[in-house]
Amino acid sequence: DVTNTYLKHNEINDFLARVQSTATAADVTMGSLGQSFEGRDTQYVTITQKTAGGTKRDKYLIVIDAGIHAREWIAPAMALNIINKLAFNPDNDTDVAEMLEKFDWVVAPSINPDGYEYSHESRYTRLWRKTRTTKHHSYCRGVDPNRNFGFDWNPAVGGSSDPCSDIYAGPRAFSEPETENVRQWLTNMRNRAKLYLTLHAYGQYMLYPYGSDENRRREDEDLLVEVANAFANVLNSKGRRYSVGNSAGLLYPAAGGADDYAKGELGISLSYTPELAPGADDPKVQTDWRVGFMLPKRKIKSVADDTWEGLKAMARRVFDEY
Ligand code: 0X9
Ligand code: ZN
Repeated sequence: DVTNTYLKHNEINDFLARVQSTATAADVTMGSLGQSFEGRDTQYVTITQKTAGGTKRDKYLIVIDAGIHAREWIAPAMALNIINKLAFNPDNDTDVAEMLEKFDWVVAPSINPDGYEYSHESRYTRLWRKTRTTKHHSYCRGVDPNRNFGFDWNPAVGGSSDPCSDIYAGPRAFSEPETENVRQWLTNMRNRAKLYLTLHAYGQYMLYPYGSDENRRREDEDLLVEVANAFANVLNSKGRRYSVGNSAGLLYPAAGGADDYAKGELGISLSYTPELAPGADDPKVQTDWRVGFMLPKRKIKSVADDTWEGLKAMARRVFDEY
């Protein structure tokens, strides 16, 4: 059950297949972004309003991916909960129909499956962040996929050229099959995608580009902030403490992120990195940063439910623009 467990890679793909064949509140089709380095199939689903047959109109898209960082388990869990809510409407939420009326949703819940599986292997590998590629002229494995995208790619800005670093940017942009898969997937949707969210944890931030440079020109900053605030206001009204800001300013400068690439290279102007729960101010996290990635599975449901309310508000604000 996606509301109370962290699924493993095969279970995620089984879940997506089951959603495709049994969805009740929407029509769902499965597709693949391609294979990971170790050969895992990286799936996504397209969720559309139920039709009685006949051809569908191509709507604008809300595009969501998750799991680019292996250890951030709540991110894939959140993506699966979004799929679950749209496909089955388990809470009889009257807003679900509205969410599917104007836009279609495309969700890829686990885009770094090798890293994700490795983080499930043992308590010693639980905090793995990167991909699992080899051949970096080093005994160390993996690249930080969120330093590997080809927009302002620069290991010196919040990344590293050391293959043993957790923030290794790779030998060149898109050196990883995982980021190349996302690049092609996003590129194919660039004209229809109006909102892109790449889910991470933790800290409770809604971050917007550019992570490579706080001062890079963004004519649409007012709208970026407004749409992000629609989300944060809902979450904060539920007692969470989210902050909204430019990622380089609010968090730290880091080049080569998926969010920057989507906006800067593909022109998907509303592009965000939500950093899900727990908050950076959580006392447990303050004593030990690592526990931030180890959100107990019993907390999945409340995070998913609160975050979903915020996402609906955000989506509505985007719908208003079209
Ligand atoms: O450092 C990251 O990649 C993200 N934070 S995390 O703790 N989940 O690793 C923030 C990415 C923000 N976006 C860019 N810097 N482009
Ligand atoms: Zn992350």
